[in-house]
Amino acid sequence: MAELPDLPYDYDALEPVIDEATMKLHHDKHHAGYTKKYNAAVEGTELADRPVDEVLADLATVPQDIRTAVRNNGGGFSNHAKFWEWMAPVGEGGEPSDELMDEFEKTFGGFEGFKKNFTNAALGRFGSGWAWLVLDSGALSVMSTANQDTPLSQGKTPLLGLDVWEHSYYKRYGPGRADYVENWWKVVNWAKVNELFDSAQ
Ligand code: MN3
Repeated sequence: MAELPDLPYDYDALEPVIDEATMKLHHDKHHAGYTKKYNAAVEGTELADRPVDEVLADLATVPQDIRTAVRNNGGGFSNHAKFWEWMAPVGEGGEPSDELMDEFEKTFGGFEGFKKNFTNAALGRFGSGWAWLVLDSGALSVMSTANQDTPLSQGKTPLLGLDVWEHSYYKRYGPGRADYVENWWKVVNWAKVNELFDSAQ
């Protein structure tokens, strides 16, 4: 079963980048909704006892009649649980570690190259989805997914993800996804990304 985590900060902690009303709705309605629907889908099956991320990494073994519900709502649960931790109040998120910066250099020609790739993934995703920095067979890679699909289902480890569903930015930015993405860098929690990168090595 999935359990809705509390936000690791107050609803207004990410102001002015992400507004309080958006955070309330996003966590208390959207994330809570995915959690509830995932639990309803797996209730009474052997999946109920397994960690959600493990189930998502092995979707082929999920009974076909609940596979779509598990993929969408399990993905929604997992992605948002990580998303809250990938953010911190402006000025509190730290910097990428030297090790991670070396990998940015190797893969993208530097931090700016990474940022450009990631931004393109976020803006290039038509409709709802996510942009990701992942570890794929030990190498960094940028990608995007549709809907609530997670890189875990493709055997990749998410290190950083950005929700580009309109519900994550519309109240403050309207249809201006580019402004949302540009501002979002100010609240990235690099300490968390560094930790995930270290433990995935
Ligand atoms: Mn969302």
